[in-house]
Amino acid sequence: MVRGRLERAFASVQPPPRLVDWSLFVCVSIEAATGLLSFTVGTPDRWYVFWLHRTVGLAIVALLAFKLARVRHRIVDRDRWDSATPLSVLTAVAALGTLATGIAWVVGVGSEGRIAYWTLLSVHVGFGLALVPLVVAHLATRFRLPRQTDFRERRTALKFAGLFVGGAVVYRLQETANAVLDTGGSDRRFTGSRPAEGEGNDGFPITSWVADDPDPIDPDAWSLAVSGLVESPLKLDAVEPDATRHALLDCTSGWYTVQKWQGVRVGDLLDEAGTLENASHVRFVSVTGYRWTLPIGEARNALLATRVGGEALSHGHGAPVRLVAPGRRGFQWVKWVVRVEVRDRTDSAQWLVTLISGFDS
Ligand SMILES: Nc1nc2c(c(=O)[nH]1)N[C@H]1C(S)=C(S)[C@@H](COP(=O)(O)O)O[C@H]1N2
Ligand SMILES: [Mo]
Repeated sequence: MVRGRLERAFASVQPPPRLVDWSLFVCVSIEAATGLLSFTVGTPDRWYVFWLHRTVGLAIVALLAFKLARVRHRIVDRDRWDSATPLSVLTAVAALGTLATGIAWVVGVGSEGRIAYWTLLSVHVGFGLALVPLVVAHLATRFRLPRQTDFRERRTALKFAGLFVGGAVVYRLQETANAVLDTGGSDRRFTGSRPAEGEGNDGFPITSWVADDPDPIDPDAWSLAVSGLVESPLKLDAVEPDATRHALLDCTSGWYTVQKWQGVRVGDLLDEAGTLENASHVRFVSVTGYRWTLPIGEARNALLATRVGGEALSHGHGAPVRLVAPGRRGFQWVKWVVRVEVRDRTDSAQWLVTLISGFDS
């Protein structure tokens, strides 16, 4: 009785199956795009990237529920497996893993929000990256284009509107509930990152990409080159910290810290070297090859820091000198800087270089 009523209620809110599949594909694409894009957002003016990611994510929860309810017999019943079923199951597992870790991260489950070494957010990113090719392959084996009849009903549009409004409302309620229950999900930035409390080197985690792990740098053997589109290239054996900046480092693995950084203004170095007319960008290169490029105006305002929280920068945090780029996400704050290159263009290869940096050494 109850079950029959539930099933009827479910059927009445369920969009046509082909549209569910198609919407899942569109939503997963939006999630991949906004998820990757969110890595470049460091200032609140682009908050909507995160908002969209969360709202569409919650819509996927509903769409996936419809979908799994529809195909469950094909999965549970081993006799109905075909050659494409294992891929479908794998896709479902990746989708559920992505959603579960994403939701757990937002809600603030677990005191540290970590699974072993990784933050839940990093695991979420891992699942998400695995999901994209799986969905594409799954589509290739199962996809049927939506038909015109799928769109004909006005109620279908309403169901979809309901899905997304529902997603936004649930997200808003969750924020309120988090604040009231104080789950640890409430003190985060708009990026979802949580505070690392403490001052100086021990106040925040050391975070490096994959294989970027150089030996400690001997300050006597170290030098900083300022080169490229400059009148007179510089080679500095040491930098004297004469500028201070309180800046927020927000890592894409989900933590942030506000520290007092001391070092030299990049603008001062550039003035000393004298930039040429076509200089428009500045590239910061690590001893490991890891690098990032900023537009010159922004770069001038950045700091090459030797100190944090009143202490000399530790090796793990990038000694002798690391970039402090206010408003940028943590991965752009290059550590162990050895070269400052003035250029006339940005550097699109940097995306790849940061990922593979360290593997070649
Ligand atoms: N050379 C180099 N710089 C790097 C990284 C790296 O792997 N190699 N990791 C980046 C990342 S992902 C972050 S969040 C910050 C972290 O700085 P921290 O280790 O001092 O906390 O450094 C950035 N700078
Ligand atoms: Mo990071």
